[in-house]
Amino acid sequence: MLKRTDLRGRVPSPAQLRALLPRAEMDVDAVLHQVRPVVDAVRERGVDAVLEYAERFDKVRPGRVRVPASELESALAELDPAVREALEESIARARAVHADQRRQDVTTQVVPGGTVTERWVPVRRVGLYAPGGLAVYPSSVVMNVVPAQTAGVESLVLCSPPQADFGGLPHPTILAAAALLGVDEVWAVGGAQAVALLAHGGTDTDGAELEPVDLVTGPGNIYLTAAKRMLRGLIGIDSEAGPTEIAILADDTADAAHVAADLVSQAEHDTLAASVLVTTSERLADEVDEQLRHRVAATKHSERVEQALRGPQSGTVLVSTLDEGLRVVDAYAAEHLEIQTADAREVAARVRNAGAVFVGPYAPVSLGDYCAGSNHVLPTGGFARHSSGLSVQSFLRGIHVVDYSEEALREVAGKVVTLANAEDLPAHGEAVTARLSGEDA
Ligand code: HSO
Ligand code: ZN
Repeated sequence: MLKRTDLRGRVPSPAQLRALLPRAEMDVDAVLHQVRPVVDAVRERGVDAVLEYAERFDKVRPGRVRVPASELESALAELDPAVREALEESIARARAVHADQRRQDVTTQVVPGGTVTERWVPVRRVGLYAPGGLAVYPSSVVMNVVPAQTAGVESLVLCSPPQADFGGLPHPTILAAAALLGVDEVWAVGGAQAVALLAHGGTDTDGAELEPVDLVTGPGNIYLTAAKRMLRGLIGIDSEAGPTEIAILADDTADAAHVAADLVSQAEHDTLAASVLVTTSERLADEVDEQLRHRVAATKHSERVEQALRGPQSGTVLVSTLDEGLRVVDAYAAEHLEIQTADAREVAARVRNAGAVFVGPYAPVSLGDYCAGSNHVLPTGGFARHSSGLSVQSFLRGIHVVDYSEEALREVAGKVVTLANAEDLPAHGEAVTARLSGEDA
């Protein structure tokens, strides 16, 4: 089922590997022209435009866009108690891990009387997006809200598309997750309209105000991603989320049934999802293929999974050694990378590029999706070469606070003047000498 690439003894350079290991790509630029009028209409006409697009795209026109507090409470009251308990566990573990990510302000004494402090300040107001449609993921609400709250973000608003089946409200599990997390501002708006409304603000039909946000995070479809790209600058954004990916680096000690189960698990998200096995063992590759045949036929979303596994973005890569395997997975830079080898910890410690690494036989990606405590909003599309997943850090800015005494300035003044003159910016130097010679600036 998985197409096979044999690189044994001939693993090429990272750049060649990247070309060789195809991945699903979203051409965001191609839809920018469709998204521009939506963004412009919401900027110019606010909630009126939002309601028109809800009718057109979501097939429902909510009476108002802000979700009343009573709806959040009743969604939580009606949530299946087992789901509530599991979400509470997921939240508690994520809070424990994210609490340890909080950074301390650091002051460096550069010279006597001269200090620079890096002060970590949370973004004041953040918009979080939770998709509707095919993907209704309360777990993603947890993964966006927990780091924002832990960072100390003072004002959080959640947007999710209105659902025709639920009278124009967002999906009830999304509302329940918001209520469980203590998020009380939720607006029923989806897609590009949501990003535009978050960026520009607006007034609801009953006069409720949506105050513009400073940062928008959360996954969405290609139109939402295009709107984020378009409004970036006016607002901050997280990294663009593409189809999900799992890579597994395995040797002949791995259990083929577990490897197959994990490959199927992420293929379940999307026909464009990528499942990649990198292995030193041809026997394991054969057994995984055999296992996949049974599993894919038996799984609930069989068609979607089969399309993902047969797609050009999925496959098996044979390598001679784990060192070669590491070169392959580093070049690929998967969103999720499992290490299923003997001495998995030692191998995992040598990984350079991955959104998250799952070590050994008892750490499947599904654990990380829900209940490991780690964040599941991770860089896709090879972005793990340069970017990290969502964390407390995503919601903080480091401000340098410069504090120098007269003496400390005097001591370095000559160097500042020299560098200023070298750049032909003498007024820069004069701003220093003016202070030291006693003349007015
Ligand atoms: N694997 C997805 C997250 C997710 N899985 C949500 C299940 N629900 C991207 O990391
Ligand atoms: Zn998943």
